[in-house]
Amino acid sequence: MLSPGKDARMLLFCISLAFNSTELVLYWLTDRLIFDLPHSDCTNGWHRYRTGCIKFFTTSKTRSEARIHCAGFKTSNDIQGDLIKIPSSVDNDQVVSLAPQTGRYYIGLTDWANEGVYRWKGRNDDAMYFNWKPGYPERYQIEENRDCVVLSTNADATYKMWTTVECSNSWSFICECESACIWK
Ligand SMILES: [Ca+2]
Repeated sequence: MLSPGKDARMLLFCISLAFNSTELVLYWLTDRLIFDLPHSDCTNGWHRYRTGCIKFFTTSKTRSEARIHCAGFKTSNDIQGDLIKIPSSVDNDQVVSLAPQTGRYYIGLTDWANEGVYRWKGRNDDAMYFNWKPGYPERYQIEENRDCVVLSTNADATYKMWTTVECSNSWSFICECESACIWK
């Protein structure tokens, strides 16, 4: 049985290579079969995203406050929410398109544990995709005090791009749950 996530995305990639002429049809069918199931019930302001759901919060919080807020949401099997992971440009574009208003939003990326090594949600999940604003991250003397990352939806030169910030700064934020989740 297929599971959502990396296996499913790899399958889509292989199908695209093997059946170039019909890739759009196959993509649509596979997307419906694989990705509709786990997150079809995102409601109450949550949007379908990757295998689960995301929600934007425009009340400014520090990064740690934002993570605590996200963790207050749990899936039906009690998996806590966390700040969002954005592993590709397609995902980044989708997130920006869903944003309810312009601003800067905390995402789950941090180099808190190891300066200059950016991981998702502080875990052992090294980021492979970045959408830094040109010039970021800046030099070490500046970045050693900035361990958190915000995504801009402002209609200016920062649009869709990521910049580093001090984690004690307060920003809007985006929570992600692996499947539909509710406040518990
Ligand atoms: Ca840093």
